[in-house]
Amino acid sequence: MQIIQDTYEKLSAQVTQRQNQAANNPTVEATVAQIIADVRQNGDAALKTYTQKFDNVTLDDFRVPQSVIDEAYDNCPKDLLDALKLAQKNITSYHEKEVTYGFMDAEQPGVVRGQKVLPLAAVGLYVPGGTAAYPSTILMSAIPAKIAGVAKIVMVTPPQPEGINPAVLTAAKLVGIDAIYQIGGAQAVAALAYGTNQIPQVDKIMGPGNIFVAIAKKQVFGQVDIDMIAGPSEIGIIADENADPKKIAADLLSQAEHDKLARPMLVTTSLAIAQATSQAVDDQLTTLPRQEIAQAAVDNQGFIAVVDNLDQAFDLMNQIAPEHLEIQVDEPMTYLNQIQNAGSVFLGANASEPLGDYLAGPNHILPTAGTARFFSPLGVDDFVKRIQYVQYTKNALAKEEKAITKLARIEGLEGHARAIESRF
Ligand code: HSO
Ligand code: ZN
Repeated sequence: MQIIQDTYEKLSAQVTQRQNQAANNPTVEATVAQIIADVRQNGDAALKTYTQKFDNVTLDDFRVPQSVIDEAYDNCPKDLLDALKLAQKNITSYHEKEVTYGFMDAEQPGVVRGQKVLPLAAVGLYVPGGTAAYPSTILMSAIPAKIAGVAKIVMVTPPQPEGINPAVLTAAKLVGIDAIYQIGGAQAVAALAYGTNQIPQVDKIMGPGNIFVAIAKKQVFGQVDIDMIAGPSEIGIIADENADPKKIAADLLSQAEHDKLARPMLVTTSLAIAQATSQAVDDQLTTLPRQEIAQAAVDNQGFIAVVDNLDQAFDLMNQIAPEHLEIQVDEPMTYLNQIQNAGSVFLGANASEPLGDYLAGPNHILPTAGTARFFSPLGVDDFVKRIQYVQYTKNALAKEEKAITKLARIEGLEGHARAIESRF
């Protein structure tokens, strides 16, 4: 793995340069727009055509029968089901603490002001096909939605030659997904956004997917809400001279194996740790089943930066705003205040990133590509909306009449002013 040792200013400039590599894809944009328009107009017939074309199967009924889901669940090995249930328990107890409530105030005589927090009515979850269909991601998206009170959660996933992954079906049943449809790609996103005879229209579309899915989600945004558009996984590790290079390397590779564009990054105060980690990455890569993917990520996106002190390390990481940030230093908790930008933070030698991917309870759907500067991890808040309300007595309104009509007339809105005056 590439080791860079330079002045802080030069490291910082390099980081900025790496950050600004966003891609546009006009051809895919146009194809996706056409698919969406077709599904809007032709509904299930269009879904059938695209499923034939892209997934090579002819389906008239897209819904996965309950018997198939039940069978997968019943045949799920006990140790896997237990692991899913433990994850479910921890994700639930963590996200229950995120719930926010409405309020009603009566601070001024005759005035009531309030706000209600309500769940979205229906949410659609996109689950990619093949090996990227992660049961853990189903837990991470559906559990906060359930806690928010979302009444209907449906799932779409592209049909698979050997049938949908039974672990996906099991996770879906465990968290109470209401219906699963075998459709994928931009056509699935379009169906969820506009509804067809078979596919219910939802208020929000969630979940990762390929470029067609990501662009489709962008294009239907506004018609429905979407979650953030996730980029390739990232892990940033801050390590001091006492950290263990083998653990650092293993954690870097845990994210590198996700994607050839994943970004494994180490910032350390110790050149010895940098060198030992680079060696350990090479050693560990030789036996990793997803070596090819991880190697590409390490070669193209990975780096180890050596800095003078931990303050510089934190400054650099705050600039990168990594999806995952591991703090492998002595007394890690004392550095919490120095972290400004990161999706999910793992403190100390035992908090290995996959702990968070699967089991600790915090969400693993996180802002990437520097967007942790302004985005947050997925949570209960993402599945609620707020409604505000006011009630005034006539006397309370009379007290405000002058101010309101003044503001209305300064904006040239006589009708607004008269609406208030009509009360008196
Ligand atoms: N690390 C991924 C989530 C995941 N890992 C799912 C394993 N399964 C998010 O960046
Ligand atoms: Zn992961």
